[in-house]
Amino acid sequence: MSHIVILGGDGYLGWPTAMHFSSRGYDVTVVDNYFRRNACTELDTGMLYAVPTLIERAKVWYKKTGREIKVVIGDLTSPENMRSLFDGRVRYQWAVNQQFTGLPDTVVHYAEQPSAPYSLMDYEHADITLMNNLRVTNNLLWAVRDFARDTHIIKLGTMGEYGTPNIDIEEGWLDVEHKGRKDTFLFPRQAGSLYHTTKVMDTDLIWFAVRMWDLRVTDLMQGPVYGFETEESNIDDRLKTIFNYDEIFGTIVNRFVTQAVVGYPLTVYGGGGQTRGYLNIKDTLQCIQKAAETPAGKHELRIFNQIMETLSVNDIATITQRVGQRRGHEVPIESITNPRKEAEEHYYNPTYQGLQNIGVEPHYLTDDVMDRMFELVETYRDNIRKDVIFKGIKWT
Ligand code: USQ
Repeated sequence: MSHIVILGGDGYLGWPTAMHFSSRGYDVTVVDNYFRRNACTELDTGMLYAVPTLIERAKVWYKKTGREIKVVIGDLTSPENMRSLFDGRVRYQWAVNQQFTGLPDTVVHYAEQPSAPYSLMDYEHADITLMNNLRVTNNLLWAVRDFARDTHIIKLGTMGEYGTPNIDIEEGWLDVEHKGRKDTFLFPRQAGSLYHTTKVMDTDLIWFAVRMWDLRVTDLMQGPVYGFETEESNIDDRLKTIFNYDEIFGTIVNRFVTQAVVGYPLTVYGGGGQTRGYLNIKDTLQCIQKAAETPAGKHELRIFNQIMETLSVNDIATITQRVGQRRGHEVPIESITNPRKEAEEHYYNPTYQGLQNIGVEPHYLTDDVMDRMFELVETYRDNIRKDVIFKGIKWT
C-alpha cells in the first residue's frame, strides 16, 4: 500500500484529496494548522455551511468507511514540525494506530496561503503570504533532501505564474534559440499578484533543489477551481469541503452561482474579457492521482498545466445567467470597476495536454454541471451573506 502525506489537508482541495486517496487504499496523513479557517474567522468571510474540524472529519470518515486518515495539527513554517513527518518524531493528533507510517511515497504540497486578494490587502497580509508560502516550501525541500530523497513531491503551482503573455503558454518550459545556440528554460513567469509571485519563487526554489539534490517533483500549474461535490463528499454531509463565496477566498464560478442564488448581480470585474484556464474540483483529484501514479524521475521537475478549458469572465457570467434563469433566478450581470490590476483584453493560449496524456479525463463547465452546483448551493441559501460578497479590496 502506498503512503501519501497531504500538507494543507484541511483546505478546499486538501480534504477532498485525502478522502480520494484513502478510498483508493492509500495510507493517508493530513497536516494542517487551520490557517484557512482562522483567516476566514479573522476576516469575517462567511461560509456556505459550517465545516467540522479536521479531527472530527477524520473520525466521521473512519466511521463511515473503516479507513484511517491520520491527522497532524501543526504549523509547517516550523522546520521541526516539517522534519518530524519524515524522521518519525511526529505526533498524530488523531489516528487509530499511533505508530509512525514511515516515509511517504508521495507528498502533496497544498500548504500555502492561496488567495491573491488576501496577499494584497495590506503589508501584514502580504508578509504572512510571503513568509508562509516560502518557508513551507523551503522546509519541505530540506526535509526531503535530508530524509527522503526518493519521495515524490507534488507541488500545487498556479497558471497565474505565467501571467497573460502575448505568446502561447507552454507546459512549464520554453526552448530558446539565441545567437545560434539553443537551451531549455523555465517558461517566463510574470505573476499578477503577490500570492502568485510566491508561487513563482516556490518554482525557483524547487528547480534549484531538483538540480542540486536530484529530487523528484511534479509542479501542477492549476487554474481557478470550481465545485465542491466529489464522490467521497456524498458519503456524508459532514465530509463536504469548505466552500467560500466571498471576495477573498471565493473563486469566480463558486461566487457567481452563490450570487445568482441570492439575487446579487454577478460581479464582473471591468470588461470581463479576462481569460483563465478552469477545472472542476473532481479533475483536481484525478490530476493529483495520475501524477502520484506516474512519479517524476529523479532529477526531474515535471510541469503540467492543470486546466481543462479556457473561459472568460463574461463566458462564466453568461453560463451562470442562463442556468440560473432556467432555475427561476433573475441573475442580473453588472460590470463593476475592477479592484485588481490585470489585463481585461489579452491573448491567452496555454497548452494543457500533459495531464490528459497520463490518463486524466476532463470534465467541462456544462449547463448540467452548473445546474447541479445551483441545486446544492440553493440548499444553503439561508446561510448566504450578501455583505461579504464584495468589499472592494484594491490591488494598487
Ligand atoms: N473575477 C471577476 N469577478 C469576481 C471574481 C473574480 O471578474 O467576482 C475575475 C478576476 O478578476 C480574475 C478571474 O475572475 O480575472 C479569476 O479570479 P478568481 O478570484 O476566481 O481567481 P484568482 O484570484 O486568479 O485565484 C484563483 C485561486 C488561486 C489560484 C488561481 C489560479 O484563488 O489559488 O492559484 O485561481 S490562476 O487564476 O490561473 O492563477
